[in-house]
Amino acid sequence: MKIKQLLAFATGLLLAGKLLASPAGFVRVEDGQFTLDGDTYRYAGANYWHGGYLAATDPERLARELDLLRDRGIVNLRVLALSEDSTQSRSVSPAVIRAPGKFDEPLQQGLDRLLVELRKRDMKAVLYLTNFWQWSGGMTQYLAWHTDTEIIDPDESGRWDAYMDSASDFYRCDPCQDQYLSAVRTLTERENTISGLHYRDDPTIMAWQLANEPRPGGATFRPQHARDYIDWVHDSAAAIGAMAPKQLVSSGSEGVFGSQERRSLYIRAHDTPAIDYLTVHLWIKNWGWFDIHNPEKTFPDALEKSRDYLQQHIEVAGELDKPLVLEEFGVERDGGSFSPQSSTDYRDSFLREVYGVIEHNSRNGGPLVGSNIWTFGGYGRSDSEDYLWRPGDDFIGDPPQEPQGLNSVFDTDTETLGIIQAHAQTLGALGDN
Ligand code: IFL
Repeated sequence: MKIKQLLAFATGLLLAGKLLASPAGFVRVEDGQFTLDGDTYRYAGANYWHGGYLAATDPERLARELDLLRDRGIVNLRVLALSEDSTQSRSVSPAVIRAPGKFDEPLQQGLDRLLVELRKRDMKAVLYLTNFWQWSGGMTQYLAWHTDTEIIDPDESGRWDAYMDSASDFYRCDPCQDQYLSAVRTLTERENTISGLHYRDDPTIMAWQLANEPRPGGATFRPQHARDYIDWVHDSAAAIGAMAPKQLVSSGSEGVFGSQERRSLYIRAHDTPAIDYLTVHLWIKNWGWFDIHNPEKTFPDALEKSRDYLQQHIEVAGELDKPLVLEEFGVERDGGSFSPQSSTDYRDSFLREVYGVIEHNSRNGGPLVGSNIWTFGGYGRSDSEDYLWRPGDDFIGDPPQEPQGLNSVFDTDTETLGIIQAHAQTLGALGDN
């Protein structure tokens, strides 16, 4: 079926499907809150983009890490489900999609295993389905497969703005959309080789997410490109919702910052019944609010901006009557060190602050009810002198385009893990609204 037909069909099916689908064990959205089997569902989670990769390559480490996470009350993981094989210099290899229509079965079986191990521990996953960024192939790789668009390698060229503009051509590329939706369909229909469950029937999957940090383009606002982006969010969310009506759908957006700093654009993109809940990311270093080399001066202001940013998204979620998840936030280790032995005082203070906002909001029945810290490195370690990731190295949560150890929380970060655990316990004690 071609994309336009599929989308028309999907939009019709979506609402009917969602209305019929309410089986046990699936996270649902009711009255602007998540529920799970009749109870309010709130969570402390983590990013674990490499969960499927780890399951495929080191299942023993995976099991130990999931035990550790579960012990600390971290019960929701945000995981990359589809990567695309790319020649970009800092892209992960191998990739789940080797070429159009060709999947890497061992990596897919890794995802099967991850889901089974999560289910054993009563944990949930949010699966994202491509990437706006280059580190897993992503939208630019779809363009490389189907168009003559110049492929910009931002890590080689430093041309980040041009990269973002060109990546957004994905929303205007029909053959890219056909392949993307067909890959998603393959995944939703996949029969787990261990559990025998089809992915679309697996309650371990809380949500499908369109992409990691999809943006409308680079810094320059172009009205038509904004409309293309909004249409893409609406149409692909509807199509995916129809493929997997028992599970939720979210966008993966960073929020207003990733919407060319336009609140109205963020609202319009998410103002559709096809999007079940809102996402927001918070990056105080990347957005120039915090400098780890000048922390005393920049940290207080970064905290204030963070509170304002979260408040802004809480208001939008209230307007749209949808739950809100802070699904990426993190800070470097003190002094900008990548060593697991170094201290994390600023990171820990930041977490306490952010968790305080979530607890306050949840306690008062507000929409901000879940979070996923970026990122969990567990028992992995980098032994590369330049901290660059190379195929075969441990996965430690930091993606291949960033220094390994930048934002990872290791098993030895007991203070940080204790803060997350205390937060999970506070949420757990809140009870139903
Ligand atoms: O690692 C980055 C990741 O690509 C992302 N957002 C920001 C992270 C930290 O820079 O999705």
